[in-house]
Amino acid sequence: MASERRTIIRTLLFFVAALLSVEAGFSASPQSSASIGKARATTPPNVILMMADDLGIGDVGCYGHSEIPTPHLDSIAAQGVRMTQFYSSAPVCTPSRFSLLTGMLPNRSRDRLLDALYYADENDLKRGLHHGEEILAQRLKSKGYATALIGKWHLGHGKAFLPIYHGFDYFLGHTGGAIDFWTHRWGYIPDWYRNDELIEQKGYTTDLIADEAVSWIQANSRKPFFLYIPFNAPHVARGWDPKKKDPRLESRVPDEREFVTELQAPEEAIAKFRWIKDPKRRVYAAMVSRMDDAVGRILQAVQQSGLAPVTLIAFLSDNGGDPGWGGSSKPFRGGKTHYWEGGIRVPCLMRLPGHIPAGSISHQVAANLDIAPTVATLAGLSVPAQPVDGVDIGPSLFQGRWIERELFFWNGKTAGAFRSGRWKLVEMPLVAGQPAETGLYDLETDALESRDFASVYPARLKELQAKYAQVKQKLASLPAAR
Ligand SMILES: [Ca+2]
Repeated sequence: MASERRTIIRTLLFFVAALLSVEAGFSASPQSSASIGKARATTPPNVILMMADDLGIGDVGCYGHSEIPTPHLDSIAAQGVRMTQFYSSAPVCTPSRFSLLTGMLPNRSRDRLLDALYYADENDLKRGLHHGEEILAQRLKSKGYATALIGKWHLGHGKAFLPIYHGFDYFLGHTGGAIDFWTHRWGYIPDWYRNDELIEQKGYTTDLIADEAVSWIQANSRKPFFLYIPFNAPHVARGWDPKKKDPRLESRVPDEREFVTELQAPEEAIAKFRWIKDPKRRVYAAMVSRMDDAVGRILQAVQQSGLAPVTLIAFLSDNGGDPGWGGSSKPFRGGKTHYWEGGIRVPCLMRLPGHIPAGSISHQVAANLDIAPTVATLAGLSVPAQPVDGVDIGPSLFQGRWIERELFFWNGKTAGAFRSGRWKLVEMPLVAGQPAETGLYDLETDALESRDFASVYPARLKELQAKYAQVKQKLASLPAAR
């Protein structure tokens, strides 16, 4: 009873905050902004941040793609906002996750986390997120939030880098880039943790993540919480044939081909897509569908706990789809690992009743870098001590105000991109294995990046090149950890 009463009081307080916020949409006076901040500070919402792994924008129903039904993801859009120009700061896992949680470009990370950490690489066992690189969980924890990570971490392998040392009260999941969905091992390495202990669980990873998230929500409904749910689906699995010897016993790093690399889903989920001829695509569709079911179960738990009015639900992907493993970023050019739109423009859906108008579509240019500052502001936190590349996009989401953004992407070598307004500079090899070339694309008239305007608008190209080079230079001069 007491917990129900507390939930009702929080709900009422939040509605008051929401009303103040709606009113502020019609009045831009500093006083009303301050009162929103104050109201939000006293009634911080819960935050459930869900993320898919390698889910392209071309495989989400509400983005206009019907092959794989995603009714639960679509429901977030129907009750909130669907963002059409939302980017990941990097087209692969680790740097994308660094940005999401810190609000910083991955180029700022102490260990220069610009590529996916690899569990078999001895050097990568010493690399990851370091103390002093503050993440959203730590910030929210300081504000009294309960925090949990259920799913994939990929910001450092093994015990030294576990999420429980970085502001998460609770962790269930894995640290490596890709695990077997049934054995929960990264290849031959056990990689399924509860807090700091390796555990054995039976079941399909996506289902285990949903089970745990539902229980955690039910057990933590009495105070504000931050629940980060990075699904490992629909990323390809990296398993190991149990009949084969563990290569660590022979002190050797196995060849890529020695792993069991395959898409994995329960048989009954695959059966729903038996009409898809391509076997990879069929299993991939089942993985996406199973993840959508998991999202549905999580949304239901929020609803049944009476928390829906006081909970920000966000769903995004860490990078674009991998066409080599069944994924699609259609209609955009390229996919995972590319700086074409298909690699970095990702699905992003958010729901916050009373703040985000239901069924809205936002063309605001934004990035995963913006999630931490936006959530921090909602929770009433001040600007952090560390540099932040993201911005609070609350005014755009809640009041429809356009925020001018320039977005920078760079892998630290010879590939990257720079977006300024409608224009995008892309530094990418046009043919795999060839040196990178620089092109200029007009996303307003040609979002598919089919025409290079570099020779048509040389002055514009020069302007973007200069800005891109300037940021590169600044980031390259930052001290690295080692
Ligand atoms: Ca990924």
